[in-house]
Amino acid sequence: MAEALKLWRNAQLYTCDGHSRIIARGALLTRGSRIEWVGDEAAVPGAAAHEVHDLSGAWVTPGLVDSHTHLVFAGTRATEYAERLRGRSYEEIALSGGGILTTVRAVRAASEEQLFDESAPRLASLLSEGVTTVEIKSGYGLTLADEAKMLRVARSLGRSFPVTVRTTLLAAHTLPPEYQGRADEYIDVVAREWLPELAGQGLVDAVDVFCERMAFSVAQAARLFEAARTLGLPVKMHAEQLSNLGGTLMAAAAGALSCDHLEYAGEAEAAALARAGTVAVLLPIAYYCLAPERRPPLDALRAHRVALAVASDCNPGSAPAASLLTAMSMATRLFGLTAEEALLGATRHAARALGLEYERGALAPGQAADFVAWNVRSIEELGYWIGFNPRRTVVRAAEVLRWPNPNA
Ligand code: DI6
Ligand code: FE
Repeated sequence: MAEALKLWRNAQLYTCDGHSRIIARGALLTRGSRIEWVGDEAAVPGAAAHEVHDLSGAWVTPGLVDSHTHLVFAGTRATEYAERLRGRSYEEIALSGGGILTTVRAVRAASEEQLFDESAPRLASLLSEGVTTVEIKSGYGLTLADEAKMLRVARSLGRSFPVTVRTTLLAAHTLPPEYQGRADEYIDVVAREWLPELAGQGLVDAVDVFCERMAFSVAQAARLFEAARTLGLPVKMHAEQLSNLGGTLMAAAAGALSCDHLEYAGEAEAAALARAGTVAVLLPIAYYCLAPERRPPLDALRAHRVALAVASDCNPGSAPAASLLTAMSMATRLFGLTAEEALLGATRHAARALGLEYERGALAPGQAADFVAWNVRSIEELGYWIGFNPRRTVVRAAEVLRWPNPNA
């Protein structure tokens, strides 16, 4: 049977494509799971649609893309959060064997089913806000078997929920206790053994590394990137989050898809990102929770026209949040983004941070038919509400999802 042709009419479109066009009386034609045509309702091309959907004049954007999450984990770190409120720093807690390693112990102890069941509600929370594509990192297993377990859970979440999951291997998140004092050896094992093995199992879409004093050096990150390059895998980096080590400059030179966090970056990093076409992924919820002394260099990033993405960073340590809309609101208030920048950061630029710019993140012919109709009077409301979800209808792969939203 021919693929279904569907007309989605009576919408105010915010396309997030190259020109971020607004089409006041817009319509979309979808064929199968892709967008075939976008434009003014008066100009819909002839072919008779099999189905017609009236979007009631709502604002419609591309499906949201959360380009940086660690949402597969077990347990919480609420106790450490309380310690931080009493004045202990994130780094101090990590150096005394807590922090990421606390979650590593919980993930190693959890069965695959448990890990799935604990992670599913966080994914469901993102989906309820109109997220149709989400990146999920490993990095709390830190053995070959436990990293594989995390990545399998991420893949299986993608099969169980109506969402596209992209997996990222973050075995270089922190040094596991088994390798204490042997960071170079650990990086070698990950680069030479784990990465090819996990990539061979189809579990890895990209490779990430936490480049930081308390984690891995620029030289170690470079070795991992080289191994990824050999396998044809894209790379990204947790860069300049707590200090400036020069990670961004190396990652940009290596053609990374994105550098994420960037609180301690400056003019040189912005210029390097721009030259390389690397996306700057801003993580305002982690900034809010850790309250670092510096914020990402927004003026320089803008001056160099670096593409800015905004992501939730959903994780038990620095960003206990499963809300991309909250991240977008915080990006406006804490980093000074406009609502339009925040929206592009959660659509087109986020897709680019995942290497998916030709498939997702915009309402344009050839893109996935993933879009959201919102109960808002203007697009500004998407960088505005906190703890209120104005999502009306989510369409994924040209199918209307049944996600009840009590606010809509
Ligand atoms: N930076 C972060 O903000 C997360 N990972 C990273 O490298 C935090 C992960 C955690 O604390 O569990
Ligand atoms: Fe992160």
